[in-house]
Amino acid sequence: MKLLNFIGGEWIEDNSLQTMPVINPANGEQLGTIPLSTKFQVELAAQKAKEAQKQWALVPAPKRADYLYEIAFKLKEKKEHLAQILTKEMGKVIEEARGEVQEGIDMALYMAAEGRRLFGETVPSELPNKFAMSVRAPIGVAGLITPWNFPIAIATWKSFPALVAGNTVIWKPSNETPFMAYELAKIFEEVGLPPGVVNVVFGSGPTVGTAIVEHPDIRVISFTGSTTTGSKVAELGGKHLKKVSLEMGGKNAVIVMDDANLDLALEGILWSAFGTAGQRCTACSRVIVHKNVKQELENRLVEATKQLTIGDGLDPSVKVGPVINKAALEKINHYVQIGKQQGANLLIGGEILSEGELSKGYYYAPTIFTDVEATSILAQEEIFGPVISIIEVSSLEEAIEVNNGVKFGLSSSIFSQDINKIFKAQQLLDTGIVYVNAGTTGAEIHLPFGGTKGTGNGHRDSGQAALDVYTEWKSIYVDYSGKLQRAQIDNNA
Ligand code: UN1
Repeated sequence: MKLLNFIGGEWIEDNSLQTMPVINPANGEQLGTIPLSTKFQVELAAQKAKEAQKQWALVPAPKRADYLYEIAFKLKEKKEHLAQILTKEMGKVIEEARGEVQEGIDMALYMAAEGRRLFGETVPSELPNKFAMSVRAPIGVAGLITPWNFPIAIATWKSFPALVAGNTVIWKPSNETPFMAYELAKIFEEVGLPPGVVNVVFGSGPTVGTAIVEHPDIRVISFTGSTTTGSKVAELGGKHLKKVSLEMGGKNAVIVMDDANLDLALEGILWSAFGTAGQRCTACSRVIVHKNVKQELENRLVEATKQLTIGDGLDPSVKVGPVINKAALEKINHYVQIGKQQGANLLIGGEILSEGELSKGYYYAPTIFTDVEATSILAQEEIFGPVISIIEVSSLEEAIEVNNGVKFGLSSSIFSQDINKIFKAQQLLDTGIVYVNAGTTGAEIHLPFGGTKGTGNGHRDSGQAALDVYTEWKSIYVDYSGKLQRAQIDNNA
């Protein structure tokens, strides 16, 4: 199927554009093509979005929210259909795909409810008979650049708060997962969202992404992706004085103390390290374990990893699906080779899987290294695949130091039954998200999502915090004294 850009409420057929294939990573099958747009499609989308925004901003927020309720119902109705497509284009196993569509439904309902809140503030004025308040005003046109690993959830985390707050949207989805964008755009059309309120432009990051970040009428940019691309977005956005919200990499750790419930810790590590084939920014890629329980945890992790079924995520018995593409497979393998060369001890995995049916797709064996140096490349850089590094420590203090000793700060987790250790850890772990007795993944949409240091630039997706990205504060003073009162005149001089 040939996907088209959705601009100004129309599906634009443009045969002058080159196309690019969309591949199912589980078996190499071609699912369709997308157009490789140029900056002209972005310009057209910006013009439509700007025009539409003038009207959209005047629609009362509870009425804007009504569209989001309709979107939630549509997503619910199509949940299984969307999950199947999501698994086909992205590779995650079907139960995770359903969970991701559910995140989109939850976000729609949550942000729709915000349409009846969008709280501002009233404050007393320093002058008599004068009323002072501040309200959230939309910024204008929002440019959204989203990744392939959560193609629907992350798009909803960004677009729904933008829309309810009165912005219009230009969205560049990942080239790897355009079908989710197409399905969502169809839903926007079906619920009757006015033309131009959401526009989807397919194409490459360097062309379409750059055009979005540079366009003068697109005033806020929200990006999720790699730290390398994110810092380019920040630089270019800064040059054009835009508000830029970034959510980037992670090197998330699970800390296992010697008083931990090891059954729980085992489940938490497996799920957050190998679920989604390790392709979450929140994925666990380091296990920081107390020396007293290291051996036992290692043995059990290896045994449990042997039991994981690997294959096409549409098969409900499969627990680990493929990675997104060949480049990802090679990148993961590259890090594994570095780990081996630098003396980390490989316990299981460490290879590309190519037997039988697996040879058609991009599969990497769930991999565990132990005796990894906390400062080594393997333990420092984001791999974005099913690879964990076990690092031994002797105390909580050391565990926290190792956890914090990376350039990222998205998610962390501690398994312990000691309330004092837990409270101390939650305070000192330098990440935007901290889990206690749970793995590093599974953030809920009504809490702020994002991280410290190299993970972000101070903004958050999801939760109330998302509204801060897509609104500006407007302070309004209403003087009903009937006189021209001058503030900040000091008569005592
Ligand atoms: C991501 O990997 O960018 O917390 C998002 C989680 C999911 C979202 C992950 N709810 O793991």
